Amino acid sequence: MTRTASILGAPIQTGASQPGCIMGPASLRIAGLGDILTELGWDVNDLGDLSIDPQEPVPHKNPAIHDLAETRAWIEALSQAAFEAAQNHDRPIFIGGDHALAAGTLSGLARHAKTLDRPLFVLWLDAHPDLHTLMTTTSGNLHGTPVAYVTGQPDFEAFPPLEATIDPKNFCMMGIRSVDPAERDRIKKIGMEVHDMRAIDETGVLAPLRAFLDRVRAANGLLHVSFDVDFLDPGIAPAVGTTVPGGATFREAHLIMEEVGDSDLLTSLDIVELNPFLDERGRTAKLLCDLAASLFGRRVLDRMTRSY
Ligand code: HAR
Ligand code: MN
Ligand code: MN
Ligand code: MN
Repeated sequence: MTRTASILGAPIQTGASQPGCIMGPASLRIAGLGDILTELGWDVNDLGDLSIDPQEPVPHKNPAIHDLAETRAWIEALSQAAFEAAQNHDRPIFIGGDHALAAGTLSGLARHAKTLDRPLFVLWLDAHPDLHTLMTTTSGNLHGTPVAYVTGQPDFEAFPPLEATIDPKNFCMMGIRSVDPAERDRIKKIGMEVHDMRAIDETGVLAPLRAFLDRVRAANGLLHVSFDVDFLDPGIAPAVGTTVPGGATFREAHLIMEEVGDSDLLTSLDIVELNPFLDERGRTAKLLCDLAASLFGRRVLDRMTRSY
């Protein structure tokens, strides 16, 4: 039976320091995301772009924080939209938009997982762990906070209340290479599985990824992939505001997509932080579409896949 994917655009850029992510959904559509998935045999439902109403400014005791009211409104809207998309489609895709988007999608997906009585697992592909609370962020850029929020860390009274949190042990982070002191402490404290770029250099991506996928399968978990463009090396993916040198290579990224695709465990996906204003002739958007293709089943050659 044909399986359904959905595409929901979320042109949120209030979580980032510089504008441009508002154009992310348009760029990914123009690069052909929907058609690529259709050609791979998916029944693709483009749900259009989400929007929010204008907001009155809301102050916060951390004066660094900016655009709190808008970001909060996006999180609220995205949480409900992600919950509904997960109920209606086999594989919802959320295209941003900055990474504050994940505060909304993950809270809605956690609520969905709870209704199924299944655990939600998250493969977090990013240069950053995005583990700040509203009190520890010094940049005030709220795209640096979604993982702390959805795992139920303190000081998120200004964000929407969570109906379900995600166990920090159900995260697997890869590509990490820029960590602030407060995030470093929190990783240790909550016992999050983080494969920084040094670990990837040492082991490659496959061994830790397969161990994680085995864990998801054994727990009958749902699997969400949150793909931040800055996971990739800036040499192949320049269209992002927060480039960090030494990121994942073209083949490391495709291999992760192919392996997760073969596992057939994936239940939802974010593609975030694409800033088309910084792109070069659409190359980053096209690369992201090709990576999504690998995730949704495109293969160089057919072959026997790994037996789990
Ligand atoms: N940790 C830094 C901060 O909080 C950088 C966060 C950047 N985040 C993203 N998404 N681009 O991962 O400001
Ligand atoms: Mn449908
Ligand atoms: Mn991020
Ligand atoms: Mn990042």
